Amino acid sequence: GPESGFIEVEQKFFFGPDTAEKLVALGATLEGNITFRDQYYDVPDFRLTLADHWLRQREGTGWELKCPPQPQEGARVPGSATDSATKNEKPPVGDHGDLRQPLPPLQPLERAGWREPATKYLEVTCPREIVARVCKLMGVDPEPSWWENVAVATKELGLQEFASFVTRRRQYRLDNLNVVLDEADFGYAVGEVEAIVRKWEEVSEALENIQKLGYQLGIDMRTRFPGKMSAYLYKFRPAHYNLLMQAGRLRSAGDETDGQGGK
Ligand code: V4E
Repeated sequence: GPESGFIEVEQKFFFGPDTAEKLVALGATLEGNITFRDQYYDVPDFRLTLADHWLRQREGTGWELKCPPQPQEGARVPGSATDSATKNEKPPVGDHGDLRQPLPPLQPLERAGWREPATKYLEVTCPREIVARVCKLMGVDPEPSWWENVAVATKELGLQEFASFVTRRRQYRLDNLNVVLDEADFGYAVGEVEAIVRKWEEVSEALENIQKLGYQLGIDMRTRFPGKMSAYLYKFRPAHYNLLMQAGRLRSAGDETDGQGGK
């Protein structure tokens, strides 16, 4: 993809009613303010989501499948505990010196509260590709009428909607940070700040920038906060939530957040 060789450093956070205002006061520019409904689908035995495949229809965007990259799809830096933090890099070849540099020790990242980097996902939007991947997981041969029509395939495969919610999303840019404020219609709001860097040596600086922004906004940027899906399933689909937690596919949305950094 276009982001080959880039490293995403990101942190979710809880925000308050004054956070948007404070961001603007700090010089952030509003780059998007959109509202959309997401509908997520799975089979009754939750085979797709247990395999970390998230099929959704997003209003205004269409069908998308978020899934882990296959090894040949390149999202790993070999031999590193931090390899899941990377997105779409190609294996180091030719002259691309950046990825050949020795990786920094994990210790500083741990101290910075970035103990376990976020898993990155492919976002597949090509209908054929979506149908192929879903059918493979289901162990079914796709019918010709399914190839260009995810809706038909979804119906005939017996997939059912398991989550549907509306998100109001505001996107800000502040220096090298992208900040997203999401408010879901089921009473959950979560922000995400993201820095994209080119080299491993730049990760700790990005983390410092993220922590600094948290300080300026008066916001906790160290706790690992659950995403919208965790919160949704915890509230509305506890059986599905519990299965996914057992499979390690979700961040805890209960009273305790897991994976605390720092200390
Ligand atoms: C992949 C995934 C889910 C699907 C929803 O993805 P998410 O990025 O949480 O939603 P959203 O609306 O912000 O999507 P965007 O607009 O950015 O495409 S629900 C749970 N997962 C798994 C998962 C995971 N295990 N860990 C992390 C850090 N994220 C997601």
